Amino acid sequence: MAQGRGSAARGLALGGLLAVCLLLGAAHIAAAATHSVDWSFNADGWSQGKIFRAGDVLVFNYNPSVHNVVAVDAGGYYGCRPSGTSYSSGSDRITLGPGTSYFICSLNGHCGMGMKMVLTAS
Ligand SMILES: [Cu+2]
Repeated sequence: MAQGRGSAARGLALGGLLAVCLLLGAAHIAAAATHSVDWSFNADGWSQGKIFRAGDVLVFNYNPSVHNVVAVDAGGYYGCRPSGTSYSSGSDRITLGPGTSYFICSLNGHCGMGMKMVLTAS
């Protein structure tokens, strides 16, 4: 009987460990969110007030025949210079790094018309 209780205790311990692992896994999944971006002229307004974390994924949705997405630095954002990686699928998935990220549309003068976005991930 003593041995029976021992293995029951081991079973409970393993069950507890498994539960902790599942909770940690769920917390990890919850930490990496996917944000669907309506990539348009008010994208900067869209990002304001939202919380982003490094590892979150932005999905930029737009018509690729008239827009694109270019990941730029601060100078590119403020000066509308497309100096970084450019995306043009119309459904681009971009994983956020820590700190501030800047995106512009480099087509048809759209950046100058406000098609740009800045956000900060913690
Ligand atoms: Cu555009």
